[in-house]
Amino acid sequence: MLEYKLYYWALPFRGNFIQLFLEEVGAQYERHDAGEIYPERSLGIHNPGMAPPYLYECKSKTYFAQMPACLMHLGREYDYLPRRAETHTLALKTILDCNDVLMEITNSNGQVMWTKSNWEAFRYARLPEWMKVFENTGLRHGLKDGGSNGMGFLLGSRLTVADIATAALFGAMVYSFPELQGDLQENAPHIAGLCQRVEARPNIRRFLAEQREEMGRGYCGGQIEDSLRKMIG
Ligand SMILES: N[C@@H](CCC(=O)N[C@@H](CS)C(=O)NCC(=O)O)C(=O)O
Repeated sequence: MLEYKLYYWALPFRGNFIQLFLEEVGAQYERHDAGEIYPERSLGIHNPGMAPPYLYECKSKTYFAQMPACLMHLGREYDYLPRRAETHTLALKTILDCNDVLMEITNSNGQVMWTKSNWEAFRYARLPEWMKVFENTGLRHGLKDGGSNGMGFLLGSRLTVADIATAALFGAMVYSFPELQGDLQENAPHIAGLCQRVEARPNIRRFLAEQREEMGRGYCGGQIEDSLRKMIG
């Protein structure tokens, strides 16, 4: 029986945060084009939201917008939230950090195109700092050395929404822009390993293989993706 409908564009960017989660837990879901809701119906749905992604939950007949809210909701439904207060709050904080990085890498969702100097300030100052925020969080809480890819998870010994979000952020970023793989490896080697481990989980691996076959290295789309490619290429 259908459990969820995800309304998003045929691109990874913000949608994959939710889609990787739905894949991980084996939920029955469909992805619909965001245009079925946005912009005409955005105000009319139960729990209106400004912009995609929208998550429709069949059992409650409710919609949720705001990617972090959708992910926290799913985390609670499927018991993928840390139990301790500190790490529970850090799970939300991690997803919000991810959303900030998405906003920054797209210059506020493409409101302004990148210039060389702005891009370099981002790539060589802000982005490494963000990567270290994730790395240091993981090392304080759950990530450990061990084996070639390391062990443990961002906020403890079990996989939570925070790991899915981290992989949706940096996994997609370095797949879409392989030039940034070295930046991640240098600034956040344990996070690089975590992303590989999350992306290798069977349901997620199958989904990403299909998505990447279909969408190639597409990231956020639009002129801002062209602008990013011009800077990185
Ligand atoms: N804070 C929102 C941001 C939503 C957002 O910016 N969505 C983009 C696609 S990733 C969009 O289509 N925006 C159009 C708009 O803001 O009107 C979230 O996390 O879901």
